[in-house]
Amino acid sequence: MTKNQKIISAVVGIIFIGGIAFLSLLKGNIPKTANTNLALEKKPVEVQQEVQKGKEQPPREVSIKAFRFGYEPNVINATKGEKIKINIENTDVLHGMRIPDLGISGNEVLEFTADQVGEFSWYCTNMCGEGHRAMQGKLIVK
Ligand SMILES: [Cu+2]
Repeated sequence: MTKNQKIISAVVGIIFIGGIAFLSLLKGNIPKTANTNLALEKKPVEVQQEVQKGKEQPPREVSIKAFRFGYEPNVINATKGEKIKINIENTDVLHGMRIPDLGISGNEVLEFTADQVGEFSWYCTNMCGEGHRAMQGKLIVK
């Protein structure tokens, strides 16, 4: 080997090693790029879940007329896990509804989740006259 040939092979060697080092740096960056993409893909899923949660939230609204001395309708059918909002329309005096087995009561609105299967009687909340004790209805959860 001449002196020039040695210099050339040294330069070629440096370029070769430099190239490998450069390529491995690029490789090191690839997973980072992939992670960024994953993070971008995650967001829409989270947003979707929030939208679904939002959709689940509004309860089923049931309107019930309360009068001396009864309710119309006096039976509510529900599915276990269902959220229910009962709007009580007191047509003469203040009645309301209480469901002692579920520990809930209200004069105008009753909002709850029907999380127990069974039949639950409800009664009038406010003393409204002679027939007060006869005022009742039934929530049936299946
Ligand atoms: Cu009453």
